[in-house]
Amino acid sequence: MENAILKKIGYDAGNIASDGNRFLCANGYMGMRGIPEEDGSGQYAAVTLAGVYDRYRDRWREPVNAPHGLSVRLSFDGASMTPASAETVRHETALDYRYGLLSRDTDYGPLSLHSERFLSMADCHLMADCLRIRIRRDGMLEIRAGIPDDIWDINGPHLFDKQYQAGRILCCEAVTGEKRITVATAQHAVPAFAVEETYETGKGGVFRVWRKQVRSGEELALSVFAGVYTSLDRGDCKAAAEETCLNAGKKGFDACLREHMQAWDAIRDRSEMVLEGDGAAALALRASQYHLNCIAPRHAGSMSIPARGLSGQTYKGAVFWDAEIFYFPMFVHTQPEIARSLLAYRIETLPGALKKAAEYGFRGAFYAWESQEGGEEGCTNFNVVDVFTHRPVRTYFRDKQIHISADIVYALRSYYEITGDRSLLENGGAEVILECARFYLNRSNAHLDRDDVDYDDVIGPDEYHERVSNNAFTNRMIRHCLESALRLEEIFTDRRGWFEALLKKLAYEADWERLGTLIQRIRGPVIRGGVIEQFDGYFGLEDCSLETVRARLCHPKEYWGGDHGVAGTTQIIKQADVIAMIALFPGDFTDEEADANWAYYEPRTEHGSSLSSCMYALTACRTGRLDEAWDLFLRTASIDVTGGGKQWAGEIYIGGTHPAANGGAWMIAALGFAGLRVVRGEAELHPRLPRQITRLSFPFTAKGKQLQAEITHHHAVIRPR
Ligand code: IFM
Repeated sequence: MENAILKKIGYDAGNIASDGNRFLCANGYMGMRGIPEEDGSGQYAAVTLAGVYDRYRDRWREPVNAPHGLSVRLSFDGASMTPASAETVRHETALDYRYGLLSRDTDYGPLSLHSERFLSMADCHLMADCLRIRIRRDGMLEIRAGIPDDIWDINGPHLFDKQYQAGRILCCEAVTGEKRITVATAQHAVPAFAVEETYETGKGGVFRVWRKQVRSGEELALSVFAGVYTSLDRGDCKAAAEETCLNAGKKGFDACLREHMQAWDAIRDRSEMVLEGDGAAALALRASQYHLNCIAPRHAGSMSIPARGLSGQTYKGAVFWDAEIFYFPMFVHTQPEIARSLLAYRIETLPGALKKAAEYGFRGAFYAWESQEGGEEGCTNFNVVDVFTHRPVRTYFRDKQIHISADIVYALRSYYEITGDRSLLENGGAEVILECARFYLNRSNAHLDRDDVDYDDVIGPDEYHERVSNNAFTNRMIRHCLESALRLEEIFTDRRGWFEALLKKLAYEADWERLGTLIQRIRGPVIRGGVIEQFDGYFGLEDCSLETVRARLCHPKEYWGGDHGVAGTTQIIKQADVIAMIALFPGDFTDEEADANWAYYEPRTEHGSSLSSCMYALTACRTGRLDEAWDLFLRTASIDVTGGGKQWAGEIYIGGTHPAANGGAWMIAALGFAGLRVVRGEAELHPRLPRQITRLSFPFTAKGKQLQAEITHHHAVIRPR
């Protein structure tokens, strides 16, 4: 199929970190960076586990990387054959986005290696690899397949007391330092050649080794299967990992691959967009969908997705507002059970949010800005390291980015409006909304001399301006949160007794009375010539160009925000802020107002976050700036094709895949270009198709109905599937 495969010719040692992201394989339970089997921690090999975290000493808490179960290393006549060290004649990598199938071809001269591997969508604990070695010269070949000891960690190590087992099934069992979670990786190999298998266990890991005198023209095939379990999945995780790879070995690589492909077919049947008219855009859109679909937690009823997916430990593997505002729309419209899992995670972590609010002296729920398991706050007080002094910089994301709780409420309410499913609200969702609203009741700043209420000392989506007052986005989100709390009464008119009992249980009666008044009193933004002021005093900041600010940088990795950042005293912003508000509340603004704000803020936006362009694109679609929308769409959708996006915030590495941009690409195509709106379960299209697209087609669901949207420049229809 056209536009389904990402290819790269050559082994690019200088870009190995970015290639590991671009060629990622994942299945929601774990992610494996897309680098050759021979590579190790020096090339950032990693198998990142979803939802398993550990802290080593006083370093940042981050997700745990499991030992690598698909490691295969070759040597020929004593010379090691790895793309990183040997002179390769040719090396090619290809990722088939339809099936998350990663293949590579390496010509080492005396031999060539072809492999195909995948992380199973049919059994999330399984990964499999099929290798073919072609011999071009007589000589002594050694194949070592095993579980090496070297694990790439940013803030590790995380695995201790490693126990290795050699034999037909290799195994590495280890425990994490902080919570003593056992992680077991088992490996089984099925060679299609008859050579004695020997084993080596030692400091470097556990390996099976075959040594064979080979002749030119010979071909050797080998399948390798690995099973991964942790004690969070099952008490006997070692036995489960062994069983997984043993059963896969019995079934064979082709049968496992078939099951995996069927699972992907089912996923794509529910979510795949088809874009015609521009090949590069079609590939980028497919890439976005692959990257978001492959990290969705299908194995868990209550789990969310970290900001860098399963591509490694960047951003501490934490869940940000990215989940509710950027990934949620694709899932709720295509696979609502995943949207439900993202929100169930927030319901489950409500105790963490209550605790965080209490730590700051407030009642209600203040969710973690960087949420780890149990809702624990991963964001530190010093989240950036200064490139000049090498000292940690005090940042206020954790304390002041209070819009996070309202973002969660925004998604909870959309889930109900789009799916018509009230059960999430009945099972903890209503409580989350009420507790978030309570937090904003407490966090507001009332005045003796005025009626209106401020939200002082906050940070909006534009993180370069810290500790500002009345960020327009934040205030609007808070209003929506309070309105959503009041709306619960209407949603539960037929369950009045239940709802009143809930208010009673939460001791909410007095707070309930205050909600309506606060909604009326929240300060609205200052508007000048139709342009909304991002926060109090923003218009008074230096109004200079992006180029001027960029020219003031003294170091390429310098952080633009905070007390001393180059952007702080200017109107240059990091990412969509007022424009994000307009995109989330389109009904509040006329097209003219939306356009005036777009025209003002776009040139002042660095787009330093991959979350930015999609919000601008959505508004550009609405106001008919279709060429601009198209460029922003390409920028958003192609980020994990090109390996783009910022890699550094000060001295902190922030590279990885970009699920928020992946979700953003879906939003631009479905909500922007097709103009999909689901209002009380009824779907409508208001297309704004850029001239570059000749046809756009995609499946979606609305109140349980399976539908298909078809848009060309001549017609736009929704039909049942
Ligand atoms: O959530 C974002 C934030 O808005 C900007 N910095 C990166 C975070 C994770 O993607």
